Amino acid sequence: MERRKFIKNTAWGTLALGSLQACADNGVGVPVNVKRGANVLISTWNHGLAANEEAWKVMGEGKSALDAVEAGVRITEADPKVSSVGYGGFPDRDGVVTLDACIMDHKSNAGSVAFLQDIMHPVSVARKVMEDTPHVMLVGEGAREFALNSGFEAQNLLTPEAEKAYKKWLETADYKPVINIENHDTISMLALDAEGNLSGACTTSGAAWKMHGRVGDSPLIGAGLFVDNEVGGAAATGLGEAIIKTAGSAMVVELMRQGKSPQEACEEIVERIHNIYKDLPDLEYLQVGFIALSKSGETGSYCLRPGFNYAVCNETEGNRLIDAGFKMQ
Ligand code: SD4
Repeated sequence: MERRKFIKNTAWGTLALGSLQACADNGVGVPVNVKRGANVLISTWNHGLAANEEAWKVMGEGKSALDAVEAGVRITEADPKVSSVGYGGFPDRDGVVTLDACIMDHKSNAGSVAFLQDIMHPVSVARKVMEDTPHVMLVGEGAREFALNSGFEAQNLLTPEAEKAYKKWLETADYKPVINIENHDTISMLALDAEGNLSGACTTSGAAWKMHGRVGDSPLIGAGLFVDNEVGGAAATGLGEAIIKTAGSAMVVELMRQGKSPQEACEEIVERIHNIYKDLPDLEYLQVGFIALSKSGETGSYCLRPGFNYAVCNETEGNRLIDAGFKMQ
């Protein structure tokens, strides 16, 4: 969206503008500095732009960061053209679309679903798990049953396009999780609202052609997403196995707690993952990317290889796509 129009479209945008600090020029990987009290969104990949737009609208209505992240990523979940999230997501090697998602709020409440089938909005089921059950995580058939009992409708999530891609893959049935090329890109979103509260959400169909039953980092609190309202939030995309093994998002937040900026924290976790994988053959197809948002509204992002981008939205600069800095070619 064009910046002026974007600001005009938000009821409170003009008011908020007056109270903001100037933002740093945001080139590749350079953090944005916004005074506390301003709304800020950061989302993974280019589908983050549309997700941010919706989330921004929701925060403009005075709703919370939690409402914003849920509403934002639902846009991506419902988009049949996004072959890596929700409806239209590529299936596993058995031809079944299975979804992973989680959500976390500023009070450290968390909800999650994994290996969920037939439900278009796993993030909303995750929120229900958070709000309506004593648990954090439901998986598989139990998660599906819970969703149906909570009023969600079952539907076929395998679009004709995804089925066609699956049939093509079946011709060789050769599995190598080549991130960015397979185009299995999770949407993760972090939001800071006008109250100074942070929330995050993460939702994905996971690695295309994965083993039936495989769960990645995305629904795991601390791996795909972590929010600590005293410090900041972080979220991940890329090869889930590498992110799980390093407790990726929780580690980014902990590094921020120890004084690192969101940018420095993202760089350090990518460095650690690189050190683990650098002598392994898996490095060949490894990609990981992180986004982070501090309590003061500063953003950061970093990835292993070029190709990862993310969308940042704030009052002064609107909604923009930024190429993340990277460690290696
Ligand atoms: C997973 N992290 O299931 C997800 C996939 C992803 O960019 O984010 N790809 O491993």
